[in-house]
Amino acid sequence: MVKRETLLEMFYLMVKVRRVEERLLDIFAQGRIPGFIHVGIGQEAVAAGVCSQLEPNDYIFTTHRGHGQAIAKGIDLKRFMAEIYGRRDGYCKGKSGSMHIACKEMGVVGSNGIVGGGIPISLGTAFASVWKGEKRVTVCFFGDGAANEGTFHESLNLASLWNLPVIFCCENNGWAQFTPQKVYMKLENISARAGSYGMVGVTVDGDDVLKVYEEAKRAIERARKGQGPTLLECKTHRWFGHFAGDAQKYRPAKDIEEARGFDPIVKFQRFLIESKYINPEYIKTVEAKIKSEIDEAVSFAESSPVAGEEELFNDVYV
Ligand SMILES: Cc1ncc(C[n+]2csc(CCOP(=O)(O)OP(=O)(O)O)c2C)c(N)n1
Ligand SMILES: [Mg+2]
Repeated sequence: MVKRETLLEMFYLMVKVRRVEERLLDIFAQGRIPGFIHVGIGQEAVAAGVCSQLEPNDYIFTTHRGHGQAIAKGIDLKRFMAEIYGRRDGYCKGKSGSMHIACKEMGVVGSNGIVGGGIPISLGTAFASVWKGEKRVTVCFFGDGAANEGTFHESLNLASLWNLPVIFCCENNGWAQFTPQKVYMKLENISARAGSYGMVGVTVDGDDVLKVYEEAKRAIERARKGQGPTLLECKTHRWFGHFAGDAQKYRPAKDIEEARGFDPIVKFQRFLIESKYINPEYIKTVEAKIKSEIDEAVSFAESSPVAGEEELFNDVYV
């Protein structure tokens, strides 16, 4: 049985991630933020179900579609927004933008624009935890497309061999950029690949936060007890295009419409209301709180200056 406060926390996180990304799409369309953004609208249950049960000092690795996981891990929304705006008060002084946000204090080691690029690096924090005798776990998020990269295979093999405390969380939205899964992979369940590396592999309905929570809990416990890694595949749906502004001309309209039918927030909200955990009034309060948090974060970001030239060579490797 999941505690009431955990259920409410997951609901809050899912709504927060959705509303932040909706706002980002809006701001991006107005040309107020530089670079590219990729939203994970429709996929919020994965971030909330996994990150809501991590400790602040556990590590996560994310991808180009990584806003949700970082928010669910607990990063500060103001500094997150300032980063996306490319401003000095952002987590990386505006040098990373949306796609490479890192926040050391909250264990967000980094998002990564290189598909599959975070997977081998996640073995590093997992190995460090074992080496130092710490109980910290690492969760590495990546997409279905990344599961076809060589890094995925090499990393899963080594993590299993070394029994590392890492959860490989494959957020399978069925698309790698403009290509559907069945065009580039014969397998239906990516979790089937776990067996060939001698690790546990599970596939869950990634639009059902309770199912994600349950399987992630098992995987996290296994990792903390030193019982090795898990490949946790969460099947979910990408509502929007690959990047903000992508008109999805390659995708049948029916597919987009169907994706929206799997709305993880609607599903969870229905459960919470029917089980009498919340009522419509509660939802209004949550929405209002989130709106004011986002308004505040946007004002903070917009009033933060752009870092000066003196910052150009700081925090970079030479
Ligand atoms: C090594 C590498 N190859 C190709 C690309 C171009 N690219 C960017 S995102 C993407 C698809 C990734 O699909 P998936 O892993 O399923 O993540 P999703 O976008 O669905 O979240 C590709 C091919 C890249 N960034 N890096
Ligand atoms: Mg994908």
